[in-house]
Order: sequence, then C-alpha cells, then structure tokens
Amino acid sequence: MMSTVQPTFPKGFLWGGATAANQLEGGYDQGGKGLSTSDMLTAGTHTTSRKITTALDPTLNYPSHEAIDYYHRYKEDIALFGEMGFNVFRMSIAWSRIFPNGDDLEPSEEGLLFYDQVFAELKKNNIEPLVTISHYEAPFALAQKYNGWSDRRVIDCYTRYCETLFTRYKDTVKYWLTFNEINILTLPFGTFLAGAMIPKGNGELVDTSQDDPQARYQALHHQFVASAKAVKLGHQINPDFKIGCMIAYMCSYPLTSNPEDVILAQQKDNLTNFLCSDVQVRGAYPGFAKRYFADQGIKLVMEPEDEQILKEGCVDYYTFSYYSSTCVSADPDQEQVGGNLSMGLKNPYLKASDWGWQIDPQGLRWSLNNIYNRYQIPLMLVENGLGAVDEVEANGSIHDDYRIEYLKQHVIAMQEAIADGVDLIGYTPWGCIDLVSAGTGEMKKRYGFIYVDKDNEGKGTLDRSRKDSFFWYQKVIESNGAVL
Ligand code: BGP
Repeated sequence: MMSTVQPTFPKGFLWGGATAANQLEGGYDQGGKGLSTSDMLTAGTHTTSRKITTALDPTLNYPSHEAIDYYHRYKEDIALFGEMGFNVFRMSIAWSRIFPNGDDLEPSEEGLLFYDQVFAELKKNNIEPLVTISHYEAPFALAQKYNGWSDRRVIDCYTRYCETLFTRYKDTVKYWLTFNEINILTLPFGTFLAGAMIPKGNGELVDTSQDDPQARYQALHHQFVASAKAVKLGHQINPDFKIGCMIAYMCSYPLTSNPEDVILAQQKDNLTNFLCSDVQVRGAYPGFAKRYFADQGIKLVMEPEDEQILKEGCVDYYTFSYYSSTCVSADPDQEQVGGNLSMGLKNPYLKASDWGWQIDPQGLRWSLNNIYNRYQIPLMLVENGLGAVDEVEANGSIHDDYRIEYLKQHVIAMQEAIADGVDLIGYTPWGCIDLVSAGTGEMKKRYGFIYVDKDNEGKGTLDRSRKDSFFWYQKVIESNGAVL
C-alpha cells in the first residue's frame, strides 16, 4: 500500500550501541571482583558448544577473562562512541564486581568506584547510560551455593544488589533494565546463562537432554518477583527512574496458510515472547501460561504475596532484541535454521547470515507493531545487528558494507513502524564495539562499528580501529536517521 506519510525519527530519539559486562570488560579477577558464572564458560566455535566448568582450568580458553579489556580501555572506547555521536550507551554491571559472592552483606567499594568512573566518562561525552542490571551472569558463588535462581533466597541477594546500584547511581543513571532476555528461561537451555543454575548432563552450554521445565519456570518466577521488587524499589529511590524489561523477541511466521501453522505461530509468540512481558508489563501471568503449566504438569511454588508484588512492579518501558525471524509448521519434515536463542524453520524468501540467522528487516516492522499493539508503552530496540567475519585490508581499513546494508534496512523498518504509530524511543545495535559472542564464545563473530584486534585463540594487540560502518552510523545519528 502506498503511503503519503514521510517516515522520520522523532526529535530526541536515542541512538547508541549495546554491550554486556562479561563480553566486554575482562579484568575478571581484578578490582576485587568475584567469579561470575560467565567466567566459567569456555570458548566454543561456530559448530561446537561452549562448556560450563565448575573449577577453572588454566589450559582452557575462557574468553570473558580478558574479553576486549574494556576494564582498562573504557576511556578510549567511550571517546570513540562519543565520536560516533552516541547519546545513549547500553552496558551492564557485573554483579560480582559489586557483590563478589552475591550474598555478601556489604558491597565492594572498589567495584562501585569502577562504574562511577565509567559513568563520569559517559557524561563527559554527553552519553546517557542505559544499564542492564543482570546480563547473562550472576556471581558464581550463587550458582554453587543456591543453584542460582532455582532458590528463592536469591531474590533477596538481587534486590540488595539493586538497592545498592539505585542508591549509588540515583543521579547518574535514569534508564535501567532488570534482566537481559529474561525469556531465555522459557527455552530448554539457558539455565546456566540466565538462571545461574548448574545443569546436569555433559557440561555443554546448549544441552537440552537434561531439561527440567519445572525448575526452569520456577527460576523464571523468582526472576519475575525479583524484577517487580526492583521496579518498585527503584521508583521509591528515584521516581524519575525508567525501569524496563528486556525480551529476546523471536519473530515466528506460520510457514503456510494452513490454520494449524497459524495457531502454532501464535502459540510460539505467546509462550516464548509474551508470557514474560505480560507478567512484567501487565503484572500478572496470562491465561495461556496457566494452561501451558497445567498441560506440562508444571506447578509453580508461589508465596501468598507474589501476585501483589508482580502487580506493583510493572515496568515503565519495553525493550527487546531483534536479529532474525524463523517459521513454524505443523509438518515435522521441514528444514531447520538457527536464530538468536531459538531454532526455527527456513523461510524460502530470506537470506541468512554466516551463522545461519535469517535476515528479515520487515520482520522488525511487524514485531514493533505487534508488540506496541499489545502494550502501548514506549519501546526501545536494544539489540540488533549482523554477526559477520571482517577482513582487515593492508592499509588497516575494514569495508563492512554487508553490515551497513543490514543495519540500514533495519533502520528503515524502524522508521516505517514509527510512521505506523509505534512509540519507539531508541536504538542500540548490539556489540557496537567487537566483543565476545555469548552464544559461541568466539571473537570472529563480530557486530561492531569498531574493530578490535583479537582472534578466537585470544591473540592480538587489542587495538581499536574504525570500520566503514563507523562513519556510516555517525552520519545516521547526525541526521537523526535522515541520511542512510
Ligand atoms: C543476545 C545476547 C547478547 C549477544 C547477542 C548476540 O542473545 O543478549 O549478549 O551476545 O545475543 O548473540 P551472539 O553473541 O551469540 O552472536
């Protein structure tokens, strides 16, 4: 349909980039930091899974131990973000820098000081921080002592951590996210990544054979309660705080017009995407979740006050990651493809990235409309991008036109969604500086505008350099999305 509306971005739109502490900082045993669950994950490859270790083995490569050494280079990196024109930067705080064991009675002053300095540097560059409180990690001691989020007592550890952050950074940070991609716990893996639970089985990060849905959903319930408590507490500490949820939005189309496929696609949307955000945005479990739990024999243990806590802890805004889309079908004999977190079926109309994630900018427009139609609260796209192998030319330049093309089409999709009436307030593409991949532990799967000289084996100078996409994004920001 032709439209007469000229799509534009609103004034004050937030443009920036996104990262997570464990994929970026390094300095895993410095500044009084305790071990984090992410420090116990070895590197994998494109085809082999990362392994979960329970004791450090010096002969293995743990990519988060050094990561890209932002811990020592944040000033240089933030200056580059400033040069690109960022007005927002999504980062996470490493919980075990603040509470090395997770249940310590007092926070670590040294850890808090590090983030004081990071925030000061951002301010100097006119960049607003957007802070994920828990991005795919928790103190490893909590995993060992309580089996992570499976234990309700971890809620108190988390709220003490939140209270510490909210009080300390009351006047520095306005935008918060309680948990990264909280819906990973609706999938049969991710218990270690997100739930800090030590799975039984062969130690592979993605080992679905030992799945225990009862424990998974119980851990998720504890995270919901923790998130709601954090929202309430944050608003008490500073009513101007904006505290959001963060969902890995898995866009799924019915493969055909067969009504069975259509129902399956809707069920997947409900169970993997909307279950979590319904709880976090609306403050209660939706009907389809109750039906699913009954069908699966899952019985959540809830305290009498939980319903009230969830109701009082609704988030201020909805954020999500979007990388790709897949299809679903009632017919089991269809070709599978990968995607961020979930597998799905191949869509004959789409091309895929080198890691097999199907590229679908229109799916972003569809998703933005779908989410906004349901909640009518501000949305922010806090992860998006193309994981690719970059080649450095002899003169040091990096011509990542494939990344520019991917991002450009997704910016156009956002513009269209805004013209459709969606209240989208910001965009932080993932891995704005090359960092360690969460899924594979690789360095060569790069998303950045800024190249970091380091390879999969951990070798390299760690020097930073500007890719072509750096200059492209700089113009996009400068023109508020008018020049693509
Ligand atoms: C999301 C995570 C990020 C990030 C991204 C890309 O699921 O929130 O931490 O890593 O996916 O995934 P990968 O690093 O596996 O390419």
